[in-house]
Amino acid sequence: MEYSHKSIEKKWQKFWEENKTYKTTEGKEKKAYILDMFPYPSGAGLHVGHPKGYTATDVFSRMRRSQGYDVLHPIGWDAFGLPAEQYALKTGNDPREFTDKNIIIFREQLKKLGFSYDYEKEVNTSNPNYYKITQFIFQQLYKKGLAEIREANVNWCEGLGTVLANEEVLNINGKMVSDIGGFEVVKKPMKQWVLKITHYADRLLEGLEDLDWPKSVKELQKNWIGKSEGIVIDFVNEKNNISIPVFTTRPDTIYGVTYIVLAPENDLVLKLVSEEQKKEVLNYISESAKKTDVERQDDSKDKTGVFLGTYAINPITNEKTPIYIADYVLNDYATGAVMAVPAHDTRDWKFANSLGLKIKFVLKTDDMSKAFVGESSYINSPLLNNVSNKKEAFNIILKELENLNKGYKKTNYKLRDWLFSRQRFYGEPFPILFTEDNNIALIDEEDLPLELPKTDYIKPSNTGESPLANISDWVNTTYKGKKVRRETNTMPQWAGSCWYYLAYILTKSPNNLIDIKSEEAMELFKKWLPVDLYIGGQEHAVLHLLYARFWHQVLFDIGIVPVAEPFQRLINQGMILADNGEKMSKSKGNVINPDEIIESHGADTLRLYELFMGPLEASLPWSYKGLDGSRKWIDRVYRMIETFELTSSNNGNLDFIYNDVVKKVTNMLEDCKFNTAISQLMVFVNAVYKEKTPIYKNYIEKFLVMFSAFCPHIAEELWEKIGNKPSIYAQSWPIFDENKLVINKAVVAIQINGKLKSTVEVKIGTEKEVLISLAKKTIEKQLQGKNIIKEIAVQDKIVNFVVK
Ligand code: ANZ
Repeated sequence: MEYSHKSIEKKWQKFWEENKTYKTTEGKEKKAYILDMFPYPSGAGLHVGHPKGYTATDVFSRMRRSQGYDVLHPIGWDAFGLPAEQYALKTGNDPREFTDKNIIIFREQLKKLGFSYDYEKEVNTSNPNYYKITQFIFQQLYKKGLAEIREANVNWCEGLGTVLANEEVLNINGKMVSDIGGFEVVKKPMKQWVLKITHYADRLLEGLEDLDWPKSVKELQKNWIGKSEGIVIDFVNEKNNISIPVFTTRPDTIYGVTYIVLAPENDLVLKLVSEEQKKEVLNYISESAKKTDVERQDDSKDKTGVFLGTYAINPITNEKTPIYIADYVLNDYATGAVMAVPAHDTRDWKFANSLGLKIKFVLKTDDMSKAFVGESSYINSPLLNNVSNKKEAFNIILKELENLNKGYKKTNYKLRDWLFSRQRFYGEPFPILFTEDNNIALIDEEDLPLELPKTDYIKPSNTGESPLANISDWVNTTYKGKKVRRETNTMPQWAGSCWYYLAYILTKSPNNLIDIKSEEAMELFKKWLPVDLYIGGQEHAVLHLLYARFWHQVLFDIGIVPVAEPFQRLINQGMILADNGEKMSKSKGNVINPDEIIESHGADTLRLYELFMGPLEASLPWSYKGLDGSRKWIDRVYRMIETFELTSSNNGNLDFIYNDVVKKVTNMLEDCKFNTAISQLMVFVNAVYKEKTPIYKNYIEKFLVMFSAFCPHIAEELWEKIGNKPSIYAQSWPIFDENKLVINKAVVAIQINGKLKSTVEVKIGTEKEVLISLAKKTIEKQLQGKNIIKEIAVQDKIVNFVVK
């Protein structure tokens, strides 16, 4: 290896720290807020996957900074979390100490990678100064009626001893398991804080439109919100006139309804069931309670159900329709009842076939051996016989139902309110109190934060409550002279990450935040928001990004932030896989530690390699060969500076290539195409090596500025080596000269009797006469003794001599 990365990297890290090189500036006209998804400081330290996204934002930030922007590029810690809690429960130690230790390790590791973070802006979600504001925001949600305690059927995870949000539960082989740890999850009714994110469903959908986000992430959010426009139709029980509202998105298929299905838990079931069917029905209800939603909706399983022994009247056809219960209908979606059209819905088709029910086609199809779910012309549907499309048919049936007073338009959402309580110690305490008569009171803002109690031993409560429930003198206290009780649940880890991008803006020195509702805060928000570039993992596509957008929209509504959406541009970086393409994991023993790579190859090499291995968005396998290759190229750059003499006069030889590379690198970085931008830098270096010494210094300097975005340590070193004062970070980004990019040369073919003899390079537009005389000179020997009878010249293309 050509240079000692160890001493060089240490030297420049020290320089940057001492000179506060990366301090956020605020006086410029243009701004760029460039954000990483902040890490959870786990005990394992930084993973080799972290530097990929972090280097990408770092390169982008460095470019923006050199382009004359004020750049906000901060980092912090998503520091509340389960591992610290589990460690505390196991060892009896304080989770805060554990977290603080990990943060020190993480910060050291990041510093060793040479990122241009402004560490003065560091935040830690578990710091009381920080969660004071998390608690303040919760109070605003409460005041707006967006937070309440509700008895809810929650996802209870015995293994983790806590409730999980839907988003934290995975479906593995038809079973619900926790996202973290893979423990079994069951449904259980419990009193929980919920945040009414459903009130923002439409806003969360609409807001997506103008965001520069990956299509896939927008789709995931849209599907999660699951807006569905349909009609609630009243079917009426023939015996007792009880109305059975069903929700359908396909009222146009109403002539094909052959039965009605209720969810087993639907309140109407016991009112409707006949005496004869009661036993079987009750039996079925208790069986389906044992199943998870996931199992119930598993389309690979046979559909089951039981007849209620009664019928409903179809309001359009007046036909008698049998009523069933079946667990493929969910009680907490829409009305918990459906009109079944087996001919045109695959679930209904399966159910009708397993129970031998009638099937009636109302859309034309040649294949009646399965449900037809496409569009086609209507049949057996008197009101729709001449109708050509679904939308029109929808409206005709809607109108008819409205006239009959049997239906109305309704929009449903899959999105559920956000279960916001966790039975954990290590989270934000709720800033509320229960009074003696069990009312909820808010703790005054000036009494915030409500801190977690100091305790020397965190014990599991063993009752499903948080360990805080054990600390009775904290739970039972007095406030303003009244006896009160505290909430023992804490907030989920998502809370802190819902607003950390605002916290950086408010932070003057680590964890020292100004008041979020102050005028100064508003001015700063106006300056910095929205985040211009946000890079992080795809795993946060729904959870974090939806929650954060929701909080942000609420904060916008109450006038705390000046823009409606927090993250303008989003990119998901791909993963770094093990060399065999598997995911890196501790259990497989294939995890690569960035510290070791920094030691062996240097931080600059690691940075360059992770961005050069392929497009940022792609998940790609690690390769030591690739890593070595990156190092070799940095050595080549080092050698270039050592070998070539530099001069202040420009011979023009590198004009085209230099300007072309500057243009391409700049555009590619704008598009976050880091790997191809690096290739362009390589093209420039190759061109320099082909040149004879000396080389025009200005081009080399500007090359180093671009290079420094990727490899800041060695770039600083080389910048100094060629006689400049540090830091290269203060240099401006090169601007290319479009005039130098015009190709002004042409290669002209020289022929004798149409056969190519030679070529000559000329300036574009060279006169024909000049071309001919040049050509004559070039092939002088071959023309000797020949009789030229014709000279043909085409400007910029050919000269042909016809000879005898
Ligand atoms: C009749 C019909 C005919 C339907 C047809 C579909 C196709 P989305 O888009 O997800 O909202 N449905 C309604 N409530 C349900 C519940 N609680 N559990 C399970 N399924 C339910 O889907 C709406 C459709 O899902 C509704 O339209 C209803 O079936 C079913 F050819 O009604 B449809």
